[in-house]
Amino acid sequence: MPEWTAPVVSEMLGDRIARFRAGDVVPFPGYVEPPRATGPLPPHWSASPRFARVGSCGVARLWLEPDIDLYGTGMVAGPLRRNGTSIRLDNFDAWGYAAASRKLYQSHPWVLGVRRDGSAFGMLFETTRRATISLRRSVTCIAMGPAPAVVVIERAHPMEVVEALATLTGCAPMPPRWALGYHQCRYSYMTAERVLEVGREFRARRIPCDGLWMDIDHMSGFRCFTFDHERFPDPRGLHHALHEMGFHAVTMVDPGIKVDHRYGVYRSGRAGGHFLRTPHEPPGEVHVRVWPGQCALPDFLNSRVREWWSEQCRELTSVGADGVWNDMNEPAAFDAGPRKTISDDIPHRADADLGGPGDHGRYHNVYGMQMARATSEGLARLRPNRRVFVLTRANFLGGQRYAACWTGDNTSNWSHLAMSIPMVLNLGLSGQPMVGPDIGGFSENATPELFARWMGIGALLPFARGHSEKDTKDHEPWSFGAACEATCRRALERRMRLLPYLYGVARESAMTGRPIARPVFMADSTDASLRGIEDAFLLGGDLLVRANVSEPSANGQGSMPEHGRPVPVLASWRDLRLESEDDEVLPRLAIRPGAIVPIAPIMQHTGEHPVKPLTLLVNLDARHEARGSYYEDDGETLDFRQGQYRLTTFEAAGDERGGVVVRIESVEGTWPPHAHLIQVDCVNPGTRSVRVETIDVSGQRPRAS
Ligand code: NBV
Repeated sequence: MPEWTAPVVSEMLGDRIARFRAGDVVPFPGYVEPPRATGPLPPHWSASPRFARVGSCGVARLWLEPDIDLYGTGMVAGPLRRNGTSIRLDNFDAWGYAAASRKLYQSHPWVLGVRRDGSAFGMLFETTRRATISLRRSVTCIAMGPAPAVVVIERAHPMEVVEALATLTGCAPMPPRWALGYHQCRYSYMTAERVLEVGREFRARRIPCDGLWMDIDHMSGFRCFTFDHERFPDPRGLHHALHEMGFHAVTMVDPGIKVDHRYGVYRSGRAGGHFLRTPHEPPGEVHVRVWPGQCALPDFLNSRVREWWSEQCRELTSVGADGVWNDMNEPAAFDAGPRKTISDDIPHRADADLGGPGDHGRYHNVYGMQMARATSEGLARLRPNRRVFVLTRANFLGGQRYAACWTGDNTSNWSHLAMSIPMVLNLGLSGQPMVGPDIGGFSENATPELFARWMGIGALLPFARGHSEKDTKDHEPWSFGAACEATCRRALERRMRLLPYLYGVARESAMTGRPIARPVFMADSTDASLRGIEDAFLLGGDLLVRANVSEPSANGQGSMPEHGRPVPVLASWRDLRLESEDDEVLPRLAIRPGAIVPIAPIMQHTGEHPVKPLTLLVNLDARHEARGSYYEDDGETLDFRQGQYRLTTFEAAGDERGGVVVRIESVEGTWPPHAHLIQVDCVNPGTRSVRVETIDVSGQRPRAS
């Protein structure tokens, strides 16, 4: 019997994780480390794959029991629940994509299945090749190459499956705190003066903002790692001025390096032999047309090349850039036909641990991830004790270790607004927690209604950045009139108020792999009615966000109830109001029974720290108890790894007289306590007029308020 027709249980990877293979085992760059065998299969094992070969394609197929809801597959357009869909894993410059598009910028050969009883399993297909995954009665992965080995993870709850995925593919690192603020981008702010003007406008209008982004036009003739001499004459001065105003700055670099013998980056890349070379005669560099004209492409699969690239990042860090944005790294090419990329026969000198030398067909889907890796390693090396922030367009399963991502070139319409929630959720279920859409939509012009609604939702997603394409109208929060501006301000003030909580959720994610934004079914995986909800999501474990994503009809009313539809099973979650004035456009928030959520006063950016005063929102559960924590550190260094943080865990209990007592249950870490007073705001009705005890964290003395 040929090897590929018989599934081989090759290894056990710990409790209830098994790897099946058809014989072709290749290194898998998505892994943190290669899987290791630890024991025999569980006796009740049901999900075992079948392997086959059809022409030059390898097939792995798992037949499913009926009634399994399927999710994951990374960056996908369309619905949250993936049953009945089929997608292509083929990193693609997907400008103008729509709900029906089958291939986007990233590849995640990973499917999460949730059974009726709430138990769950994950299926990871070990292939970097172009592939199709179809999710029907069976989950089938057809790869253009050897049949992929399959790792199956079996767990009692979908969250445990996602955590187990993180043990294989890693967690996103702890972001710098500023990365969790709001970011403003545009293709492009054309001059340094315009960047500063936008910054000043945010501060003058008191609209919170942390990051200002420089798209491709800051460069001199689109030469990466340069600034245009006339329009950006003093990059260091620009960064200094932005920092003085409390902003951080992110600059773009593409993989395409202009073929120009007077350009240092091209010269050194060529001298070092770092660019891709053609497989044909005469031998030479591969040149493709991108923004700068003819470009050479670094071979990011090779560690020497990544080191060289890392060193180029010095041009950005030396002027004070805080983060780097990698675009066009599928890699996209203008002169390459409908696939918009380089040909499959181009050789890569890939490192042995990535699989060794191989052609682009084998490595296409990981090219962007290795570019993000080179950029992230560069920033880490150049600024050893600072947290790294990289945003990448192309990526692959496991790439959350190197970079955050956005959902690419979306369009300013209601369908894209609606899609931005399930896209973020499925990426979170596939290991990438730090993600968000271009708020307002990239292509075309938003309307005031769409922009305001999008800002309300986007401000509650993990990565919040407004961005817009060249030749569109201005898309800053004040560009759509006073009413829209007021909603944007409230939306971003909300984000700032929630920052202490959000920062804690980001830390939880960095430690466990749990997504920051989670599908509602994570609150109760046994309730089948929650499985398809995509206009609501959980922000961490304690907050529910209900959004209205439908276009208002002519009479101004949406087709859905105001603030989104009710989510009955989470009815025990209590509505939460953060604003004194209700804004009908913003999503509605609810807090989990038994939760304590730390919030801040309104801030203009995340650098306003320490938070004074910190408010604990307490929602006592049916047993009149609640619990929660507050995580603090310096927000930008790696000192937290040496214990320089402070995790304060609070517990609250209702007393017999109807009062609420909040106590510090534990304090972890050596970060010095700040003497900020903690206020307690109990959201349970009936406790409004009772005595609430608050606590001075520095002395841990209960104080009456
Ligand atoms: O660098 C320009 C744009 C960028 O703004 C966008 O976010 C990327 O997805 N980039 C694509 C290239 C051109 C898009 C038309």
